Amino acid sequence: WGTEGHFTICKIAQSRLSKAAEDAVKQLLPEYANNDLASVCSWADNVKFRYHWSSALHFIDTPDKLCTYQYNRDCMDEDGVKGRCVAGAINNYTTQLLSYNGASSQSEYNLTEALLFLSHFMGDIHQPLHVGFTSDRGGNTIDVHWYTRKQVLHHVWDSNIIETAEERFYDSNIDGFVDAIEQNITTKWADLVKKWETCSLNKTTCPDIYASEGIKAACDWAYKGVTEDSTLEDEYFNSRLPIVNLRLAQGGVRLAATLNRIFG
Ligand code: DCM
Ligand code: DCM
Ligand code: DCM
Ligand code: ZN
Ligand code: ZN
Repeated sequence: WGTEGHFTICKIAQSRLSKAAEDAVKQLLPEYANNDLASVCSWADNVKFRYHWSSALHFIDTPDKLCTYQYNRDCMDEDGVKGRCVAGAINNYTTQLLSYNGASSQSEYNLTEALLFLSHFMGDIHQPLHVGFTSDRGGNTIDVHWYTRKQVLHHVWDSNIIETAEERFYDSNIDGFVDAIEQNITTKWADLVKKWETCSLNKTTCPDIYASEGIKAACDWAYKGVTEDSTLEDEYFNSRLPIVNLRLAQGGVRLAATLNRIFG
């Protein structure tokens, strides 16, 4: 996701934290965040160049056309190093944060960075094309037009769908967009939310579930009907926006549920 998507997911998440998780998050946030997780939710994108090892941790490449994901088969970087993908990173930073022992005690890890990475990667794993095909790099090599503008398909899903919705329906105001998703979470999706929060087998977080849903959504909605030089306009926007809204909601709900289990 671009900054708006990450902001939305972290806003939703922070509003759903337990008292214990809320306190821990406030302790761990850097001073400049002013207790606002959403304000630093894109930090991991800003440090890709400084922390070069981290750039492979934003996505997963799955085999072309298969539309399935398996951790052991797919979670690796371009050199084939196992665990270096967004699902592995979510597991890793969750484990690091489990060593949090209260405000005044020290961990062997930088838990501020762990919180910012986890919050960002929980968002990215919910972007369908961050669990896309290998040969097109998650839609990065597919040229399309977003209305009249040249774009790559990956960017349409990272940013354009969200920005167009914001402009058309919420007066270019991100808070209106977030409010609308939060409304759906407590009404239309209320029964589903309990399932989203649940993680099998007493696990703290379940990135393999999120990634499996992601490649399915990529095949069913992101790639579907799109070829090189396709023009994507109202029909694509109107039919895909509900999927983007759903994935942002799931990302926010699951980030909160994971943090609540970590600090609970
Ligand atoms: N990782 C990390 N910090 C660590 C260990 C791992 O950032 N201390 C990253 C790179 C790993 C990925 O997370 O390949 C998944 O880790 P693991 O295989 O331990 O789940
Ligand atoms: N890495 C790490 N922990 C961090 C940041 C970076 O372990 N907080 C690095 C260490 C490794 C790289 O990630 O060089 C890959 O990890 P792994 O060996 O688990 O794949
Ligand atoms: N990306 C991806 N899958 C890949 C490569 C990149 O999902 N195989 C993501 C990471 C960034 C965006 O696509 O969000 C652009 O990547 P880059 O900056 O590497 O072009
Ligand atoms: Zn992206
Ligand atoms: Zn990212």
